[in-house]
Amino acid sequence: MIDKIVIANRGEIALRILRACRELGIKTVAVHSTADANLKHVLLADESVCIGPPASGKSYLNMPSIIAAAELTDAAAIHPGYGFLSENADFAERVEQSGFTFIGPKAETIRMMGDKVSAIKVMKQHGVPCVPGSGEPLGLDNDENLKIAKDIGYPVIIKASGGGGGRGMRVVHNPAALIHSINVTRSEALAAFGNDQVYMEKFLEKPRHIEFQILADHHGYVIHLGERDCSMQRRHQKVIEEAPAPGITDAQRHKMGERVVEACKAVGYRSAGTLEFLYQDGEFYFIEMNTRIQVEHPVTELITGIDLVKAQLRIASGEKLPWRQSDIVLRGHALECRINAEDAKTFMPSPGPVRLWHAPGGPGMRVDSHMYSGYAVPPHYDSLIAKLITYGEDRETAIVRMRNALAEMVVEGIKTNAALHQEILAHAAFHQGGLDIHYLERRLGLK
Ligand code: MV4
Repeated sequence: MIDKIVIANRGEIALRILRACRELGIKTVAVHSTADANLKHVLLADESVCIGPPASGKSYLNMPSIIAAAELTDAAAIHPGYGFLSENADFAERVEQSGFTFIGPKAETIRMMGDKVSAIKVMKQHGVPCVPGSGEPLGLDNDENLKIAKDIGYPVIIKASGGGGGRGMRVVHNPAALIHSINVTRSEALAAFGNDQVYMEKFLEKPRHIEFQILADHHGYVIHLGERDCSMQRRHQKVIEEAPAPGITDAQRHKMGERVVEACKAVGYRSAGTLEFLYQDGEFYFIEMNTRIQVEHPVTELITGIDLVKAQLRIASGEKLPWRQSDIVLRGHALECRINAEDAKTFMPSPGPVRLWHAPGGPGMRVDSHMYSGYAVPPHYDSLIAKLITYGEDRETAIVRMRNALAEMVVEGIKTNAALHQEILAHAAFHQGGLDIHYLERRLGLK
């Protein structure tokens, strides 16, 4: 087993990783910016190293500083968490070239999945259903592009191959708008990602966002842990996630699970990963693969009983997966509400000192948070301050536990979006389940 790791992240996920290390007897090194010296995981870590000023670009994105911290502390591996450098193939490569283990997939896999055209190509080749589309980067021949769009059928969506997560996309409703949209998406993509490749897909108007979790070891074993529904979102920021996805049958799960597992085996995937799908009219369409641990991983942990971060650490240490697919049993239902330091109505960030924090508790309640009374939320980073995760034998039990948890939670000194969650959970449409990705923005627009 790896004996010591650098946690190259901050906030709740850094604390989550530290807790997994404590269970496995792995020593921890926290790296932090000058704004984060009082983060809970920094105070708890075996060692800590300040890696730069508050701006992420000079600290949590500063590759030489992070690798130097690993050298200085004689750590064996680096866990990147989510965001920051977690899906940066160059970082993974530099970590490995410096003699450390990158806790995640191989750099070449991260690079392949970071390029959306190559990710789609490889998934399609190995039997994963994808959105009807160009399948290739668009060329510069306008007539050819008009023909591709005509064959797909309008509306179409133009996406940047270097984008993902909602960045660099444009919907096109008719041929008159196509060429201009391609050109604009292309130049925005070049400016944002240094890559002007774009591709085209059929635009799905009312899909759900459903993603499959997989685990893969270094010995060719791959399993899936079912799916999550992440459709409740605003401006590409997920608000509530749940597992399993309402209405997905065992047969559908089994079929998609088999396909994602075979494809991940074929590409030599390893560590934890997520395949994102759009789901509409009973069909799944692959759109992207995330090569990191995700914010919403706890809902999968609660319905499978598997600790995904511990699994990542064991896999990185070279252990074989201790589970076969038949060992994975989904039981009950889990929900996650992301609590942000922001105004529940305007969504404006609300950093500052937390005067008082009482976490909710009780049966079926998990809180992943780095908050403590007296902690000051810095203005420099994203506003996630806690994840409330509830479990129940069925979805209604998980929902009622979440409503009670939100009512029980006390955060004073800063604003939070708890009232937004309460409003969503009170609505009959949410209780029915299966809402599409535009539901929340539609509802917020009506008010
Ligand atoms: C789409 C789509 C409709 N049709 N692709 C946005 C984030 C990125 N991961 C892919 N996205 C979308 N791709 C086709 N062919 C609609 C979206 C989309 C979306 C997807 C998932 C979650 C939230 C979303 C919000 C707006 C648009």
